[in-house]
Amino acid sequence: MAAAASSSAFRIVHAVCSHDCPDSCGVRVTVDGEGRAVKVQGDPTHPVTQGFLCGKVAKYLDRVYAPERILYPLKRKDGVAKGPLPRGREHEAFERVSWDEALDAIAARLKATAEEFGPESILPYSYAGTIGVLGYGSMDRRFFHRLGGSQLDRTICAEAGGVAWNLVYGKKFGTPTEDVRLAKLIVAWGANIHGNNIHLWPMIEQARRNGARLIVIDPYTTRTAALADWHISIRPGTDGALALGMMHVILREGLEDRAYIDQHTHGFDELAERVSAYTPERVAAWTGMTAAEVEQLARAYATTRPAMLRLNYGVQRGENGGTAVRAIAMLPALTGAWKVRGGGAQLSTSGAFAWDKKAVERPDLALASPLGRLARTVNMSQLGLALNAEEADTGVLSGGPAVRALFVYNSNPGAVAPNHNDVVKGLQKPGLFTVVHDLFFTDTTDYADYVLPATTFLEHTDIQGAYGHYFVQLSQQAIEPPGAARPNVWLFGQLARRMGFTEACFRDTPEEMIAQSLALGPDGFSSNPNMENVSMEALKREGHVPLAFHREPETRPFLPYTEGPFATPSGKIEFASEALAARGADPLPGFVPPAESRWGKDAARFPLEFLSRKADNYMNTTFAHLEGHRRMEARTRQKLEMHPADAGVRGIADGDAVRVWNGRGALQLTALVNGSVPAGVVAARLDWAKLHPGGANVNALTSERLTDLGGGATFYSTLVEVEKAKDNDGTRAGKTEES
Ligand SMILES: Nc1nc2c(c(=O)[nH]1)N[C@H]1C(S)=C(S)[C@@H](COP(=O)(O)OP(=O)(O)OC[C@H]3O[C@@H](n4cnc5c(=O)[nH]c(N)nc54)[C@H](O)[C@@H]3O)O[C@H]1N2
Ligand SMILES: Nc1nc2c(c(=O)[nH]1)N[C@H]1C(S)=C(S)[C@@H](COP(=O)(O)OP(=O)(O)OC[C@H]3O[C@@H](n4cnc5c(=O)[nH]c(N)nc54)[C@H](O)[C@@H]3O)O[C@H]1N2
Ligand code: SF4
Ligand SMILES: [Mo]
Repeated sequence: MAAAASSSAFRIVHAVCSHDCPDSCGVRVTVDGEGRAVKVQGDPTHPVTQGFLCGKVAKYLDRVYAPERILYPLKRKDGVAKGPLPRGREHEAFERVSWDEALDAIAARLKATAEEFGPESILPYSYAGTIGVLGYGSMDRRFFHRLGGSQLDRTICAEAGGVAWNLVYGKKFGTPTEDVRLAKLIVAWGANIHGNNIHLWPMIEQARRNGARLIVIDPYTTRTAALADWHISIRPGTDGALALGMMHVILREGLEDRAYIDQHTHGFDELAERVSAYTPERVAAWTGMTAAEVEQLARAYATTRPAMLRLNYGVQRGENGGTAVRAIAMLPALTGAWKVRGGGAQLSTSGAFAWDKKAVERPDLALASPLGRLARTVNMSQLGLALNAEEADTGVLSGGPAVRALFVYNSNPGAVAPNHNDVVKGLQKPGLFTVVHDLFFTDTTDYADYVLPATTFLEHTDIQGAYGHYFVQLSQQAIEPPGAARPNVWLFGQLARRMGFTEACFRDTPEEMIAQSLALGPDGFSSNPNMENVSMEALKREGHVPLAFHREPETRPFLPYTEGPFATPSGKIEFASEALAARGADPLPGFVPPAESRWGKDAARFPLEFLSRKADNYMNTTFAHLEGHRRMEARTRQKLEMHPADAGVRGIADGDAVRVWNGRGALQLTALVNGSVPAGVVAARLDWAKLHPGGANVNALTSERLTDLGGGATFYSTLVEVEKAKDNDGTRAGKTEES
């Protein structure tokens, strides 16, 4: 070995994990004298990161330096049909081209498409490959506004819950994560904390050392549920009923906080009348709990202080998930739990980060587009419908042109979008022009005309907030991008020039855009709400800077929703919503079981409720192709978790290959007959479709039906049937593509 570089040749760069995770960890990247990242570590000075990274990002250099990274722009070879390409040999379908050639060709095609079919026939498709402010949505938004491309309604993750929360509170604030350690009761409601939000766990542990109880409400026995004092294995899609039943008990027993209700809320009398019908007995029949358990939960919640709800995203992925989140969100307003530090609730803290979005995204550029207005909006949770819809479809296409060009970045819709078979059919539509900007060949690049190489968060600069804490962080570029990989901002700036867009904003540098997002004033400090203490100097020096209200957490703790007025129409926390009533909707929360559930009409044919959950060791489908991450996920990877009773009546034993199907599709998995799901419920995890034996993943079974609020995807309202696979050799579906 060559002599080790002297330690002075190493430098440490502060970056931020930009994956779609509430924790937004501060990351210290050690870079050697040759400019190579040799180590990533959690920032020990960050109060939420606390010096550690999750298992997936602790192995991040496996991703950064993966031999299969896409390093150059690629163009589909003439005559090679779109469709799944053999894993590891995807590059054979493409030829390497220069950036100039790729950008010129893409610009020419987009221009021609816009002229012939109207610019709205061009659909951007992006989600949260990166949640950095610039990487998530900045130059790309400018580009598509100026072009007149369709707008994308980014509903696939958090919209149902977000809309629900805002109906009640106006803005998304929540209990500070660090304060959870003060709670005496923590309810994790549809929240997989060990899998998806690991930096909350040390806070919960600390609270428990001080006597707190942890209750988990989740049909599935997550690791968090297994470690809880009480795990309520609720039936999928019945949380709304439970919340209403809890309110019933709280009011019946006089456990509400009248002073808080009088001062801060709107619509209490109507709510009280509504919940009178939700007796513990009725609620028990829906949820699978006993009436006594409903009462016990309500009393524990209302009489323990501080009581904290970690209301995460599981609940809102069902058909009635919006209303369910809305009802749950009302609980701390009924009991005044917000008043005590460590109490309250957290769904998302994102509402606290008031970036100057107008400056970053420039929606005004739409006026300069050929449309002269903002373009129509297409719901991303219905990509299959959108791609397959005919010209002037009045549903998903709002009467506009059919989709002729699709520009994918920050997303892998070939795997993550519901109704996979419909999506794939759409991606193969003759004449559709598809560009994908990603770091790896994915389920989606198999359908691309052009594949462009993107960067990891080590390779570009960005600024980031969080949806699980209150720190603004600067993510500094640590290393040079490999090959010709380029960040999103660069790509859309270059394309804009090729399209002939002359506005100066298309030449902004990332540093200028960061300054714009912060609305930096002449004194160097941000003029955004809650950011008056944030400056570039502070960010460079500290890496993370707390939002202004969170600067002195010990002496001036932040207690959300204790001082009105709030950002709702009434200025109060809304139990009843006139805004909903004006739209002809029920102003109060009520419970309607999902159509696709055990109460639905298809339950006779498809009697099992299917949870298409996330993998604990991937990030949606990111990391799913990396050997080391797949090994960590091996126990549940491509398994169908079943209750022994459901397996037994179907003659299925643990380890059997099974076929899972419904009216939309089928997939092959291996039965894992364990105690992780209750009878009547089965579960499997999200993975790349092309890494499954039959080329279909869990989304072959999910539907494009939307949630009751927010137009979100309904991944957790899915009915299926299961049978032992005909060619059952017990290993096929489990051990597949790997050696
Ligand atoms: N390791 C890892 N971390 C991640 C991700 C990942 O894929 N892997 N994804 C990231 C993203 S994009 C997000 S949005 C967050 C989401 O993180 P979470 O908010 O935790 O959301 P989910 O994992 O969708 O669902 C949480 C739990 O809800 C349960 N659940 C399903 N249906 C119901 C129901 O009807 N009622 C109740 N009470 N529970 C139900 C599921 O079994 C699951 O355990 O995690 C982020 N972090
Ligand atoms: N069945 C089922 N389906 C689901 C879910 C579920 O729980 N069950 N979860 C849903 C949820 S909550 C979400 S948020 C969505 C997530 O959907 P996506 O946001 O599409 O998530 P990923 O699968 O992680 O794909 C992100 C892609 O972006 C790429 N990428 C990363 N960084 C960059 C970058 O800087 N630039 C570019 N151009 N690309 C980059 C990654 O390599 C990766 O291929 O999936 C949804 N789909
Ligand atoms: S994925 Fe989440 S927990 Fe893991 S390093 Fe990134 S922000 Fe932290
Ligand atoms: Mo998500």
